Amino acid sequence: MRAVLPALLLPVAVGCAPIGAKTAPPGSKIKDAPPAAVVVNQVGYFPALLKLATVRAGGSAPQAWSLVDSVGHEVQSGQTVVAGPDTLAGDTVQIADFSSFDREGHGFALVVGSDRSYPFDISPTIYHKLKYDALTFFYQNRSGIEIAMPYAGGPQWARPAGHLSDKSVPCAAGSGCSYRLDVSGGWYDAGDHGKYVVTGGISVWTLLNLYERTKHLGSSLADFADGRMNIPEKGNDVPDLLDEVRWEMEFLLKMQVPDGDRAGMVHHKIHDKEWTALGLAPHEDQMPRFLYPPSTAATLNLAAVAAQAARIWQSIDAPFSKRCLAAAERAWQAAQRHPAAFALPGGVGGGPYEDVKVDDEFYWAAAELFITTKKPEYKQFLASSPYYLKVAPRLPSTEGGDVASPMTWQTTAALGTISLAVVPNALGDKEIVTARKAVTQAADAYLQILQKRGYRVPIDYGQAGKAPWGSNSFLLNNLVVLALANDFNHEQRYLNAVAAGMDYILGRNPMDQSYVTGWGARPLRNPHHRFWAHQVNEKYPSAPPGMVSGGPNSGLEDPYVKAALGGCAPEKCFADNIESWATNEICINWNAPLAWVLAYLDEKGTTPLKHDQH
Ligand code: 9MR
Repeated sequence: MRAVLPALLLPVAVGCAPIGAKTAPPGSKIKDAPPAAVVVNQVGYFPALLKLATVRAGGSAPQAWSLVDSVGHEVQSGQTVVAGPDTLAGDTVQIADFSSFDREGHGFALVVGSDRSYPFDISPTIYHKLKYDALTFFYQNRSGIEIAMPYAGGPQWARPAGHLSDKSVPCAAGSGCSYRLDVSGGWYDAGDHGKYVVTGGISVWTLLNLYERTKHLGSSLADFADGRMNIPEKGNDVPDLLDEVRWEMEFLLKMQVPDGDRAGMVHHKIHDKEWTALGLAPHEDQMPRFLYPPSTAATLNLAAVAAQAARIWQSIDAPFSKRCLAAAERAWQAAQRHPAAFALPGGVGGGPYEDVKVDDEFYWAAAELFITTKKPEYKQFLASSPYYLKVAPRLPSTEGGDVASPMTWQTTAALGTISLAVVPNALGDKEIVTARKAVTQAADAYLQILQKRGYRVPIDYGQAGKAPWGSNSFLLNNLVVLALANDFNHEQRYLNAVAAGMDYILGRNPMDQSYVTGWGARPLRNPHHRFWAHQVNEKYPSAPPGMVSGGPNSGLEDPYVKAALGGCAPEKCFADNIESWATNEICINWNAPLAWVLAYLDEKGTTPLKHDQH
């Protein structure tokens, strides 16, 4: 029965929080209301999936909760489950599970005693627009092309082409070469203007895997067809998602060493000589830029994604497909000749993206090359690799210890096994079943973690308990694995865990923070970015909607959080401030899994199932 809530239960301090899930554009002048004690996914929930709110309250007694609609009518009620202390979050929590409520609507809130959550929707289409916002990250960060209306999404984000001088970039001193290369185009990595092959590689892989997964296992490929994304290439008869990825792929191909004894290897990165200041549009950057030495890791990244691209473009653009395959095989052979050309830590003006262990990159590249070519030499290589058909559920953390996550720019073996599990290939049915089991086992590990975490989120940070740099992206990659486990097993507990993980990204977290710009009552506003630098200089715009922050990072490497956040619980080591490059940057290899997971959930949200045990 519907009951009107007593006035006492109505919001106490929602301040100037906007009503409705979608908020005003990001901007530093806007003051958000404080975090609530009841935290929810501020964008929304699916009618047919798990719906959890986390109540940040001590005490061992369950409490009554009320789900209220936009006019304060109670539409459902229940008792919380006491979940206890969550040390990674630094909160003692209870859980309100309102999954059985399956009616659609706007402006719901979850009320416990005198505490009230920020508003959220319940609808199968909560992520339909957001998934395109997440994908627009890549157009917005294109180098070497004017960012123009209507594709920019608003005139404030339009800007002249950046770094046209990348058409002729010299080798850095001491890098063992003396030529110049045209390495124009591609996507900027992050808040800086560097372009790095290893983040380019995993980002291209993730977006192409989104395409391949949707094609072979999904039902929403039409959402990425020509004309569906707001990019200049719409109308060219090629799926827009592929057009966007090709912008980066063309750049990666240009990073290959043309001739000489390192021919076929790939330069690790190109970036500014020194770090530039915030408040700088790409076309304003006057800093000299250099090519840094080729590395085995970068070479194998190109081998992997060019092989992946070759099979996808085969029926779309045969000459491009051929060019990609030739580059991939050339890179593979060059990596065999130079298996220990390591990118090392250190340097200025750009990220190091160091990697001194590349057997995982070898495995990944062999997997993509085998799927595309069926050649026995790649199959043999795969079969003798320690990573063969495995997905390790944990990887080393940048902050010490390990993190429950399968893949990063530095640890890439899982990418190979996932491709073998997703894309039809000549390995044999038994082997493909084994690959799928490996994905499922990793997903099972994340399900177990979700059950143990008070917040019900599928990630932990091992013995050391330290959130790594870009922790949100580690969680998003776990959601990719959970989503694939759902594809392979059709068990809704996996799908529910994907939804629960996305809840964390969009507000059901210890900061009551939507980590995505433009979405949620407390959206991300001030990511670290040289052009979206409104917070330091009003001449520049704030970030467009759909950009995910790297999020909590126990390392506190930047001076801003070092001064502000000493002693923080891992998932509270975060500041939504442009100065915090260690907790609040944006990055291509973070928005790529965001787009992947949103696209997945959007597909599933429109084919509703019943919720089950979680
Ligand atoms: O994401 C990278 C993280 O894994 C590393 O620990 C960190 C320090 O080397 O660098 C991160 O990458 C940054 C890169 O170095 C420069 N461009 C911005 C990237 C995101 O913060």
